[in-house]
Amino acid sequence: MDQALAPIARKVEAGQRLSAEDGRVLLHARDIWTIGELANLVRRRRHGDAAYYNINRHLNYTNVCALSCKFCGFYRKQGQDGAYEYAVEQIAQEARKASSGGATEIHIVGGLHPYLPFSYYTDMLRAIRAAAPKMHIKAFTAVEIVHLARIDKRPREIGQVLADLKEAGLGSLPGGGAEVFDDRVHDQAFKGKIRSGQWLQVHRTAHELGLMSNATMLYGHVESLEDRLHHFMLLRDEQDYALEHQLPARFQAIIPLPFLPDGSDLKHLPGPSGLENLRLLAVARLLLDNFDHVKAFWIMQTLPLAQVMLDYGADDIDGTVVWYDITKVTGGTTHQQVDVPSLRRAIVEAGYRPVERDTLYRRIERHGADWRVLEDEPELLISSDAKP
Ligand code: V47
Repeated sequence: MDQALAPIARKVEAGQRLSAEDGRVLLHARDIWTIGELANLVRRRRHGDAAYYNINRHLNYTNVCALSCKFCGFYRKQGQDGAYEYAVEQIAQEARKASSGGATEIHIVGGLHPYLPFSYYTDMLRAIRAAAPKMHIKAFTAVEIVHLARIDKRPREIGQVLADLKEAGLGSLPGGGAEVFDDRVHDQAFKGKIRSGQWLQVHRTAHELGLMSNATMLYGHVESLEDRLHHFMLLRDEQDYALEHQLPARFQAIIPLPFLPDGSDLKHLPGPSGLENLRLLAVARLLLDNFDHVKAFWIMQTLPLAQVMLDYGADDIDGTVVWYDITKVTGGTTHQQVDVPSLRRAIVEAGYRPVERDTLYRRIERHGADWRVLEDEPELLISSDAKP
């Protein structure tokens, strides 16, 4: 073992919180084996041999975006070739299809469309609710929420936007749009987007309103290791706030997203390597001791690496997905689907027990496309003695 890791190993074994300095050591250490082993210890304490997945669909309602983030190959300008926006009826139709295919969740995000009115978003949620009443709607990043607060003639409060969306059917917020919480990186790679303070404020407001959310970090472009550490620390502080103030909701999962350069203005950059992906995911598990879940999003990590990540701190590999437009791994098609037997096989082969969950990490009992939430099951998640 790298001797610099020995004191950290002792803390992890004793269930003590790691410091920012420990995080710095972990991010610079070359001994990926020890880091993985420690992350796996934490993961197994919390989740045993369970590995979660869900049956979901992603839907990107528009690629028209007022921003021009350099890492993004998805956005188009209004009127540009390939620009699109879905009509509400089309979205409802997709939701109906997803629901009859057995999906428990629809995950909806899109660009910052300059002309769609606020009613488009509430109509969309109501139409999905009507078409697929059981399906959980996880939708709109913090960036979209701030945009929605600004689009009407009279600007709204973030709390009011979230309350209106919740009333129309919104179930939770996804973790996107966080990128890297640093002003230099912000100005270099996603100028014009909301900054960290606003992103965190939207999530805090969501938590106050009882909307669970996730958090991401898009790494492997122009940020430094120190920036990654700072990002994790801000997320940990925000989660401490939610827990200490006993807010009705909190972050559920951290999802490290490796930058995929293809099609973006930063395509000259190599993107992170497999080892970097493993290390960062493991460090997320070790530093974010107040997050229940670490997700290896297989669409971006690839399924083979997501399998390995189950041994490096991940307990969740997201879902069946089907259509994913934001990144197309190796420039391929947007049709990115894995069927349930293949997902489960990947988990079993890695030595874990596949557990189907809903968006809120409750266990699902399934008979074909028919399913129910096992409400009475004690949450399979963290036992109180597993908490640091
Ligand atoms: O916010 C954009 C990222 C995010 C690229 O909450 C890119 O369960 C890599 O947030 N390379 C959207 N990443 C995806 C997202 C997400 C995914 C899965 C599950 C959940 C969840 C959330 O994708 C964006 C941005 O950070 N992204 N371009 C790119 N070239």
